Amino acid sequence: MKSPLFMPGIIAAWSDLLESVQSSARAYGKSRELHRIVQGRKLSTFFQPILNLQNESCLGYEVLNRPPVSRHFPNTELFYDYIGRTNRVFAFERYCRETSLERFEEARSRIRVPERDPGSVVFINVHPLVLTDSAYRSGETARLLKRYGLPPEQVVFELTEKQAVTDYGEFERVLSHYRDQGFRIAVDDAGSGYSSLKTIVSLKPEFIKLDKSLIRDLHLHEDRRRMVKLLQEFAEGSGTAIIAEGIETSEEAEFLRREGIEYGQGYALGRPDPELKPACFPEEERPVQAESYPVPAAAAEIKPRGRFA
Ligand SMILES: [Ca+2]
Repeated sequence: MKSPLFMPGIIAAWSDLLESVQSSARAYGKSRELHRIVQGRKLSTFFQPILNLQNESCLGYEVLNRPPVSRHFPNTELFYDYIGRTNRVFAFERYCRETSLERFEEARSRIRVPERDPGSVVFINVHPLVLTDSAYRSGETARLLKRYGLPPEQVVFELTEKQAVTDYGEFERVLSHYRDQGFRIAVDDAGSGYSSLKTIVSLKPEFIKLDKSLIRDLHLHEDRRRMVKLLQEFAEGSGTAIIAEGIETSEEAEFLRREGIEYGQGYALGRPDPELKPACFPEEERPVQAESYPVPAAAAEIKPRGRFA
């Protein structure tokens, strides 16, 4: 009979084995789910408008592709985190890009001709490394655009994964290849970390998208205002336009307009929608969030701390 002293070791080994089997099963499940989403064209596409805060015209739309909610991917963020860790980033991005352009064009064709804005700019989220992919560089994107009747001047690549860029000199050369064709570049989530500032200085994007964490209650936070001012001054000196993301209240929108920020995006201006719905400037004093999320009367009377002070 074995000594009881060996038992904890056996239990630990058994537990490790079980965890390893469960982890493999989870990985297999996610992989199967990804395959199902791509094969079945299960991504839902939404367009969120970007508004010129100064003259209230609509600049264009950011395309957002979301997977169906499932046991494996309970939210969009977890889904894209998973994609970033697989070896299928390139293949998935290609699928996403085609889906985005195709659905943008379909949505545009559903708008009645007199109301259709031929100059709408389309913002597509792109993993920076994908731009270095030879298939992407060899004119595949240009051919795709031609099929949908979109000139490259109407397309902006939003660079999302800052950490992925290590050789900025080489990456700048890659970007100039696209710029020569007419494409423009936006740096996403600016102001959310050191690396994005480095990206901005090195890549001199045509658009800087200010992270929503900087915009939230900006009129109440001196440090956030200073950071926005800094990026605004940099943008003015380098011919870059600023887009403030995540605007959720009329106070934030009004403050940014007064500060001279050119463009804005966020629920207060226009929610992501399967159709191309133009953004509009929120009326002052209007409780923007309550409009879309009906709340009981008692709860509606409670003001968020400081927000409307
Ligand atoms: Ca984005």
